[in-house]
Amino acid sequence: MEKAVFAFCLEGTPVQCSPLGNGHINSTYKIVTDKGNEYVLQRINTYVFKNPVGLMNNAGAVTDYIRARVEDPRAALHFLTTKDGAFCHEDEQGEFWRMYDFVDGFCMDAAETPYDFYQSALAFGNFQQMLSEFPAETLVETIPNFHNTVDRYRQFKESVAEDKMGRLAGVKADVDYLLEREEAASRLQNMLEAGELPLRVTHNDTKLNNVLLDKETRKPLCVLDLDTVMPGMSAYDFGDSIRFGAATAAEDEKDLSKMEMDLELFGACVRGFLEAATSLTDKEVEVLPLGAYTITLEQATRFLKDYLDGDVYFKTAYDDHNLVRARTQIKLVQDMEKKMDEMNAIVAKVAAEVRK
Ligand code: GN1
Ligand code: MG
Repeated sequence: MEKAVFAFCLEGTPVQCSPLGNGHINSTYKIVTDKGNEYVLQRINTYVFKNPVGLMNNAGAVTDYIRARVEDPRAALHFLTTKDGAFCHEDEQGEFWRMYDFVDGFCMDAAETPYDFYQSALAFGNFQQMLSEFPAETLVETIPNFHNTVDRYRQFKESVAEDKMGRLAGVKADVDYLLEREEAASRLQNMLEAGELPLRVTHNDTKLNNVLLDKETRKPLCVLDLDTVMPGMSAYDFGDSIRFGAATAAEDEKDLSKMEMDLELFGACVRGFLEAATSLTDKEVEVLPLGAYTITLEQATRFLKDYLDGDVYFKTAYDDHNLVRARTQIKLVQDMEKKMDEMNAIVAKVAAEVRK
């Protein structure tokens, strides 16, 4: 790690390094130098991201693009380059590292108020809006078919058939529940392929804790975790915000009775997203609730697949962590099914107010 730090052009000599954040994929550290400069160092998980150089070129290009158009330099992360002028450093073990300026803010794992959640929706809506003219064809797909739910189901069924760890017998009901919903989960992808929905430059990992907020104003500074910025569907960016942020319990809550989707938070998110992402088509707006539903099903299949595969993708803290996560997602899907009419009505009402 020390060598990685020294590969980048920083000011001062690094004197301190401590773990930072709680992402499921990369490892993150804060670096402080003798001059008081603060940086974030991250090791890119190359099991997940097979093309770290392409990924960092995406992230560098998108953040440079935003920084050139917005006054506040904190509106997008600032990635440092290495002494060789690259956005990432490959060490002797073949590990890839990146570094960016630390910005003093905070992230929330759960919204304390609907206003907080509204703010985060503005941040993700703005991000998409700012990139609405960005040349999407210059971006690499950092994970092919990342939010192609049809393909996620294909992969899920492969893991079910393989049952590598012999865990299938204990999760039959969960597997059946998800398989029964395959047709519904395929609708958005089919609409995309039929040309009914556009492909945009999207963030693709719009969890509330990927928004960095100003400590004083509690307003968003920028969005974090740009590993999956690539062409995608607006409904999924909105949907993943709902899946994580409008949920009444954590992604790994064991007491399923605590897991629901909060309609007030849902409404706050719709408002923020629609106020900021003004270039959405009417069809894109109409399918927002379906986006939330689909991405939650997708996430359930991803967690359950990883459980069946022996926990190789998501970081886990205990044996059946991925199963616990899959079940919270299934509970959320159940609740969304009950509330679908209300979700649709909220979108229609807010859209009528916001989109003039
Ligand atoms: C991962 O990196 P992190 O923890 O923000 C995952 C997301 C999942 C999320 C579930 C590259 O996000 O897709 O929705 O966990 N990122 C990747 O919490 O797979
Ligand atoms: Mg991520």
